[in-house]
Amino acid sequence: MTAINPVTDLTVEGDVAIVTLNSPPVNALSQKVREGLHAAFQQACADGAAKAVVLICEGRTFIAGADITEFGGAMGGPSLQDVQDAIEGCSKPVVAAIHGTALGGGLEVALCCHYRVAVPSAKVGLPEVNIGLLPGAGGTQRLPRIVGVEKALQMVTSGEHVPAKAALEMGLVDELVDEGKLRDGAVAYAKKVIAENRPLRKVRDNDDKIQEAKGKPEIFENFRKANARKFRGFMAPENNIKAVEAAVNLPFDEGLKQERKLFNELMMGPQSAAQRYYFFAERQAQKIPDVGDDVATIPIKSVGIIGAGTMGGGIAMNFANAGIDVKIVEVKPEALERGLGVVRKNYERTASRGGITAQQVEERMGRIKGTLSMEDLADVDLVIEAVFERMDIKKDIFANLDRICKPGAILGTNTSGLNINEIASATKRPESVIGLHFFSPANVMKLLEIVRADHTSKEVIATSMKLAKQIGKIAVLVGVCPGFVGNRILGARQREAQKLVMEGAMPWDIDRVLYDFGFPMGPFAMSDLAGLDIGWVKERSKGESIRDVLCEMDRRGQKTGAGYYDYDENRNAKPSPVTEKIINDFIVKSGRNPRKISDEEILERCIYPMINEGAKILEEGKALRASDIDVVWVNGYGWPVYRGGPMFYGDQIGPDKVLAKMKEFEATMGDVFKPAALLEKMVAEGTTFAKLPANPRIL
Ligand code: T1G
Repeated sequence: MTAINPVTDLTVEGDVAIVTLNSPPVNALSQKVREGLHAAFQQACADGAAKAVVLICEGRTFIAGADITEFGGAMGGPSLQDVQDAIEGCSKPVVAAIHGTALGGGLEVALCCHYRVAVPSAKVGLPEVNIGLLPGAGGTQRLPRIVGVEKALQMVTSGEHVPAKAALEMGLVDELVDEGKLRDGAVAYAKKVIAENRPLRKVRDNDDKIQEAKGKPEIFENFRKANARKFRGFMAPENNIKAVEAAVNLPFDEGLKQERKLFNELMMGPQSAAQRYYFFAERQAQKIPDVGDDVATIPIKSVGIIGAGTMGGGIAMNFANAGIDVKIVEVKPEALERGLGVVRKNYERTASRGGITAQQVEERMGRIKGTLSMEDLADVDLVIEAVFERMDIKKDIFANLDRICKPGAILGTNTSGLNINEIASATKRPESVIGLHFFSPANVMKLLEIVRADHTSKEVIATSMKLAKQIGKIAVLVGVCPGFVGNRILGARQREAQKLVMEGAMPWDIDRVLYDFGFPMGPFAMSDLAGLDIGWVKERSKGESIRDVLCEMDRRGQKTGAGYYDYDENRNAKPSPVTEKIINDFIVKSGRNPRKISDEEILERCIYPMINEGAKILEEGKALRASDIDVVWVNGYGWPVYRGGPMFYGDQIGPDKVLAKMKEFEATMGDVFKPAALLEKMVAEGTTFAKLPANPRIL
């Protein structure tokens, strides 16, 4: 065995050379890896004893892509293309041995090998689009030559991970070998290639699948149209599509050049910087400075949910989907039956779309048992309360749970903003009480705000963070304050949106500005969708707000065909003259004169106070990092990931400009715009949110 460099070994077993990579955590194509591979293949391909070469990786996965941490800096050593040329140009067949996830540059390296074998648990993909890029090492040129243009378009614009069996059927992989016996399987395959004297098959030489798409521009136009809504605002999908178009319309080497040009456009653009920032932000959020990997976690084998309403049912589904038994408690039989009925309908809807099988519907429903008695929760490992947002009700429930549940059971609340320390005070085990704030619909939304109360133990925090990953959620640890992090910042935006209407901006103007910024929907369209009468009580309504007047007129949103907007029979929204009159009457009654408000002012008034609120959250220690706040807003509220998040966006604008604008607004509209002390400090020190050290712990 020859150690080529610290991460690359070369051994020769009989007539097969084996290049082994071992560069944790994911064998990313760092400079050291590229240097090792380049040298190893030059040596292996020149070694007369070897008649074939196997490329295999140690650790959890085959190469998972270029090293994203290197982007933006000078790339030293051999380029990825140099490594690929050494492999594809090798005088003897090269077999890629794939386990884990061969992604991005990893799959692009494998596609330069002459053959590919994989274990059944492996997955392959080109997920560069998720970090605002495209496969920049020939992936957009080689992939369509194997799987065809339409499948290639789907893969490069979704970034999907394709399981090995499907990859075999698509021709991306040549053979599946026994799980856990990849090395033996790959060497055996290499020997078969030698024995059969198979050709040095190069993907780049096979144009059959490309020919089928030649002269059919409609393939690309139809794909663009079908995905317009999903790709709205993003730059990367379009450049991926253009690169695959180049594969069809240009000779291979010309296509590579076009791919490189389209790649560089994205790499130099603002969106990829934001999406790469977000990639690491999401992983950083899993790291709790004072709750390390050494903290023991509590096994969660069964969960109790209190409340079978929309939230309770949705929360229950998350655990059932992950194979965890659930007992869901209601006080009335009809409420329990209704709640379980909604859960079944949700599963059946997913099954009708092919998301799960009918058998899985039954399996998952079988894991959710309804009960009318909280006493049945005596043996569960975790309870999540999801009832009305009333402190007295919650405290009563927690006092009962404290009596009923076994020692060590975690007592969680799904409250969206009530004081969890007060809820915990109803128990004798505040160390076991934690906030688990799901977002509606709870079985769909990825975000889970995990709220650390004053006495919540490290074990309960560590368990909750681990459980979040197990149920497919993106968890962010936050502190106890009104609205925690997400809703507290939302409040700042909603407040300004309402005030702007009272100054002369129409709801549809504000919605348009925020939609064009990249949000899936503006606040008023969102209110119409949810229903204007949430929390509205007719008897108490005095017509003191635009919402009151609309509800009193039975304009309660989409469900009544009118709210802020008027809706046609297909629920298409259009600005409403009725609403416009109500607003103008309100403005006149309030003694104001409506004024024309620019799109720029609308955006600044809605977004800058969000950034300022984020700064306050950080200085109060209610979030660990600015990037945690961005993970909350990307996953809980639809902040466009190609803009990174409110705090990343604040850095892009410049904290000094945010501060100046907040001071300007404060001078004209009062202290609700008072800049956060942290923002002032940052500007005085010339630093940014990204450079702030993480808070040592949530306060
Ligand atoms: N570069 C650098 N670090 C990476 C990395 C990468 N490509 N992928 C993962 N890491 C780090 C990650 O930050 C974390 O670090 C640790 O590895 C474990 O990751 C030319 C231009 C492979 C499915 O986009 O999808 O190739 O927090 O927590 O849940 O065309 O990581 O431990 O310090 O996510 O088991 C294309 C990105 C790159 C794949 C594993 N490749 N990675 O998931 O672990 S661009 C990707 C993933 C490219 C070429 C282009 C996942 C994973 P730390 P993890 P996981």
